[in-house]
Amino acid sequence: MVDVQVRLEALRNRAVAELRAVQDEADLERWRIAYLGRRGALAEVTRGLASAPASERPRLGQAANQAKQTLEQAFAECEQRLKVAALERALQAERVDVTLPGRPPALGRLHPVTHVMEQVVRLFERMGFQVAEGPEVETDYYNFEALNIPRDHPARDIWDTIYVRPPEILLRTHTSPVQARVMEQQQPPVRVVVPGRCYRYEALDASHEWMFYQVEGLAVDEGITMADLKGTLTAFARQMFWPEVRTRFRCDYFPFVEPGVEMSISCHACKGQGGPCAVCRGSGWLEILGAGMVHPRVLEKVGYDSERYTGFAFGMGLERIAMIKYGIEDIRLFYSNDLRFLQQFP
Ligand code: 2NM
Repeated sequence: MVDVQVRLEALRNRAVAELRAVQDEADLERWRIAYLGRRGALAEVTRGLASAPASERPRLGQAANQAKQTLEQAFAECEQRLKVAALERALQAERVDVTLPGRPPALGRLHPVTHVMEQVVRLFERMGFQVAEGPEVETDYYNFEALNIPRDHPARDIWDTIYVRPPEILLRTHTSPVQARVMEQQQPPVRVVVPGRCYRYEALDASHEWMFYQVEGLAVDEGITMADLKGTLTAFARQMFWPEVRTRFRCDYFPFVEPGVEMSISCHACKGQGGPCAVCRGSGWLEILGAGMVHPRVLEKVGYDSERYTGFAFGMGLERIAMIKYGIEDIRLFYSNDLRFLQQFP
């Protein structure tokens, strides 16, 4: 039966060749079923032995066994090859290149308004002011009443108030209530600066946000005059902006001071020349804060003797200071969490 031997030889060659192309376990399993399976090619040839002459059967049976052994060994080798390949892939996947430079952690930075707040506070601390803070949720009394702004006073229209529990509990519209609290707690001399968040019910635009930061300040002692106010705030401006900056004070109205003023600095873009300057709209001046001599009624309300003590106070919006310092045109950029904006600052 040359026929069976030829078929076994052909089968073995074909099987071994196919095995070389096997890439994964699924391929291998298909191969095993095709050649070594119960209904596989080898089993089919072996079944043919039954019709061979009895004298030929032992030799042919031996040949079939040898073919089977060859295939089984080839199968085992292939299985091993796949295992090694899988292991190599796994090792490759977790390979660490120790020569790679490290990945630096992303560093955070101060928000530009925080940065300006720290600068402002530091400058006043160097001039002898202490820092005070107080609640953002306030009472009508400290936010308005103690500051000489009675309930039916038209000046209340200036602050569009956000109420938490109307009409008594509100979000402070300025940090001045903290100054009133400080004065209640301590006798003159008082020198404090109060940084913090304030809230107003505003229509939002390029210069109005419903939440913003202020630094307010207060100095009360015997013999404090408008000259102290002008000198202190001009010294602040020279350090905050640039040494040759000029300041200008003009009358303004705030119910808690008398007289009240607004302070402007000379425009940094046109150096106070005015003309067609877009930054100061030709005036040569930029208004940066409000101030004044503390109203005697405010001093009396906190229990100070307004015949003996006088004081000056001031308040500034930090976003406005930052906008002037960094040339920012829209206040809404500060609170939109756009990293492209925030990452531009020191
Ligand atoms: C301003 C303008 C003028 C001010 C007054 C007081 C207090 F409590 F002492 F009376 N604190 N802040 C004040 C005065 C604030 O902001 C534009």
